[in-house]
Amino acid sequence: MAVDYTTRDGVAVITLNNPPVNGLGHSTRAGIVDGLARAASDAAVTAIVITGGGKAFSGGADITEFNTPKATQEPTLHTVIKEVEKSAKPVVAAIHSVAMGGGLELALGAHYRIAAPGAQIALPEVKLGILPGAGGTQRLPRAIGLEAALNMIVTGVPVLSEKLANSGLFDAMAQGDLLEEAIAFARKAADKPGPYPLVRNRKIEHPNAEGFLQFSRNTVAAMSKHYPAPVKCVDAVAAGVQQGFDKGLAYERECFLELVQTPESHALRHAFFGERAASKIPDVPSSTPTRDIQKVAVIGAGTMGGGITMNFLNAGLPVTLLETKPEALDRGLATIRKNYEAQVKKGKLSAEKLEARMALIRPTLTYDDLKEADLIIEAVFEELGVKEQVFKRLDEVAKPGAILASNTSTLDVDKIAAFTKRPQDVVGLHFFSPANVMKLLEVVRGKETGKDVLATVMQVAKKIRKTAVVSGVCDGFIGNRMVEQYIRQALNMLEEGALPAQVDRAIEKFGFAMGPFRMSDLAGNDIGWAIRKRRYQEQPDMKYSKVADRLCETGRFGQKTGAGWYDYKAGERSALPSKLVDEMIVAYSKEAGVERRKIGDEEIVERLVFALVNEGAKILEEGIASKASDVDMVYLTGYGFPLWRGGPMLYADTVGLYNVERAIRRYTQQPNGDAWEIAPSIVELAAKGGTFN
Ligand code: T1G
Repeated sequence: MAVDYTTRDGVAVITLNNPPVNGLGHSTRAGIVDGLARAASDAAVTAIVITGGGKAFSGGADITEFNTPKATQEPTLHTVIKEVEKSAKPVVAAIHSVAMGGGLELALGAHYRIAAPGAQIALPEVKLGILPGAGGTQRLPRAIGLEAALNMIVTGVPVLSEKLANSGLFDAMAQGDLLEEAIAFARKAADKPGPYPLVRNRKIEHPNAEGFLQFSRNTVAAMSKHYPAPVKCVDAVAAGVQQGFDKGLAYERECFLELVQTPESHALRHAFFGERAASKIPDVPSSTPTRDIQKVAVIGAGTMGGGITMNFLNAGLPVTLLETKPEALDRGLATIRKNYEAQVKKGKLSAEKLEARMALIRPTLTYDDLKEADLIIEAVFEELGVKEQVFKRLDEVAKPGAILASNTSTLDVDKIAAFTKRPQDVVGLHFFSPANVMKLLEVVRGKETGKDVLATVMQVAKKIRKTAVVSGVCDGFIGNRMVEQYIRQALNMLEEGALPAQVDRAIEKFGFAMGPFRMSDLAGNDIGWAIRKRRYQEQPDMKYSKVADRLCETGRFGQKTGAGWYDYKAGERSALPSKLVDEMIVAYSKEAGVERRKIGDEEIVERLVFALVNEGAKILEEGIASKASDVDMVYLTGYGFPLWRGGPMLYADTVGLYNVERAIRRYTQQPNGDAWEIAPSIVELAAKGGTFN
């Protein structure tokens, strides 16, 4: 049973015991009900304490059970809470570390609650696309008031228990040993006759509940247009205010059952698990020893090197920052300081924290200062010859066991590792610009990269709050390899009849943060141009429309030159469709001998997104990525794919691979159809009604 039961001085102690976070799975729920029954039938027991073993009181319903029969198998959480409320003996919830979702709802059913300081208290269901499904929308407003409760429910953000000490949620804050104090409290409560207080019987006091709820609903609806859950949170709370507890509870249940089936909730849960699954590498067991990383070094203080450095400063790790010239070093330090000053201005960082972080940097012009580093990351010029010099030098100065990482985004990590005598210590750490902001970190595993090196960098990634995804060695790893096919389709569609603003608008309506042409103008069209030139040399069979080269030949590199696919007013960033570029595109189609046609938004979205899906499928077939959710995490955290669609591979599953295959086959019949080579796994999965996830 995922619950332990003991009695201490006439108090029954029911301890949840379902690691890692005491998810309220079926066996835990049944264990609580059994414990209550044992306590009720034991005359020596006068009171009951419910607490959590391990690192949580309870992290809520067991989300691994969702959409399985177990999730709704009796005793449901509703039943458990009802049993707690009906107990003739007082029940005290002893809360520590984490009380979230169903865990908090369970505690709200108890007669009393005692919390240790530092516990994370939340109803985070909305972040999974659902809403509290076991009375949270009805009890929390009665416990801490309408406004505070609604705010916690709609945002899902945790609040530290001490901040709620006087909110009405807790009957006491533990000063010392939580369990001892809870047992003592329970014994004292039992001195008084029942019935014992129930949160559900409290009143919701608010001077103007109607007005507040209406205002909240309008605000929440405006801020969450792609997500149905937040508004339902407001509606469920409102139902309880307007129609009383029982009707409110019934309505909450209705909303929960509706939301848990929505594609948005499916996507959010997929992302929740995908984030955690990414840190698990199939052939690297969690017991793999890791190396101790206390001192980090970064080579190159440019945009990437500076951003990478900031990640470690933010995690409190000292960084030796190496440059070749004093002015480059000074410029790098100034940029880091400027970035932090911007955060101070926004009130996100205190001035003293800024100085403390800057003090963690040890600037240097000599490799010798790297010899103590445990992890060295180079972010130098993206050219193999330069990397060769750096890694040969590192091989000489770095201490044995130091991890040598390259931030390369396109070069072969195996070739880089071969520049050293320690290829097992070499790994790719591909950060995304701006490196101190973007969550995605592609960990590129060379064929010799040691398992302990991988386990170590995955741990470091969690420490610097990155979503790390392991990629094998191939051109572009996971993200850039997929984005290349996406861009090819975008350019082909210009040649065939679309215009930049139309393509961007269509894919932004689908949910991308930025369409391919606005994105290219932002990053610099010359970057894509350099990649295409390399492509023409190395892979002439990968045909590209030359329309983008025509643009670059006129020097229109995007925002940095004041003109690109779009025109830009001096000092402004808004992209203005350019008549000149549109005419150039039309002229190019003629030059290419392609009859322009009207291309609809649906075709634009399908060709862009299915290009990602198709390449993602090949990446999985080749084992470059080990699971479809890894591919989704790359696109959700690094390329602005809409979170409520769960990533390209989950989106393909949602559309149905049968339909994806038919669409791709349709596009292979078009003028640039040879850009499509359908991935065999899509055909196989479609044939058997399978899915990627
Ligand atoms: N169910 C099952 N497993 C869970 C879980 C949960 N609720 N929460 C976390 N895990 C797993 C997670 O997958 C990982 O597994 C391990 O625990 C450690 O997680 C009726 C219906 C609790 C703050 O949304 O926010 O209640 O990878 O790495 O950083 O109204 O996990 O080790 O195998 O995140 O210390 C609402 C979600 C559910 C809380 C701990 N509850 N969890 O953070 O560790 S819906 C949540 C978290 C609900 C009711 C409704 C965090 C954490 P593995 P971790 P952490």
